[in-house]
Amino acid sequence: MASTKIPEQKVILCGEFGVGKSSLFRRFATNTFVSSADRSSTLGLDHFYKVYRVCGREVKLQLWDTGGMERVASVTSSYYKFAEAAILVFSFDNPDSFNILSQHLLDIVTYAESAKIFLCGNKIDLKHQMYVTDVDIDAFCEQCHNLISGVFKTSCKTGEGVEEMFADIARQLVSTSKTADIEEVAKDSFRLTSQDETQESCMC
Ligand SMILES: Nc1nc2c(ncn2[C@@H]2O[C@H](COP(=O)(O)OP(=O)(O)O)[C@@H](O)[C@H]2O)c(=O)[nH]1
Ligand SMILES: [Mg+2]
Repeated sequence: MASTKIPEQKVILCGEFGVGKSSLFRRFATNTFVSSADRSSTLGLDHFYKVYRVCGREVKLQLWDTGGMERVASVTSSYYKFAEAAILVFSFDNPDSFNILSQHLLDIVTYAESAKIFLCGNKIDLKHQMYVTDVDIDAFCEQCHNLISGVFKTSCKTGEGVEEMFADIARQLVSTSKTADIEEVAKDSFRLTSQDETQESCMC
């Protein structure tokens, strides 16, 4: 029996060291959290995929983590290559990680031209250290001329908002994916063919 290949979508995590990219990756992969004390323990993976079902259609989100390379060097262009989506991560307790987002955004639009870009404010559990406001976020989105396709607030520590974010990204990628377009075209051409056939049979 012919099997249909599930479309794969590369999703990359971008942002400063320490904002929680690897923690988002870990939540995605194993739904666990590692506190700072155990931080040296690593999954040893730089990408991991999960299948999402959106309106009866399956999509494979392949999430990529920088693996900490941003700490020692700039992230290489191959990391960005062929990404369908990029999650720009900052942490609410670190305004510098927010103020530097435009630099990361520039890398994304340079090396991953067709990627949909999402903004993720992480560490919302640190309720008394929220130094980035909704006004700041709105101003940033406006400044980027609506390049941002979605804004999410997450806590890797509690898990709040994390799965919702990935599910929403999967939904947005499916609704705009080339595969969806191709399937629509295929459906349309099938319709045309069957109409033609009907016409032909009428002509007989
Ligand atoms: N309180 C809190 N700490 C977090 C959260 N996410 C990550 N961390 C901690 O922040 C530090 C940096 O996280 P990490 O995922 O390594 O960041 P990365 O450098 O961007 O990959 C670690 O000590 C994590 O335990 C969160 O949502 N809340
Ligand atoms: Mg990391």
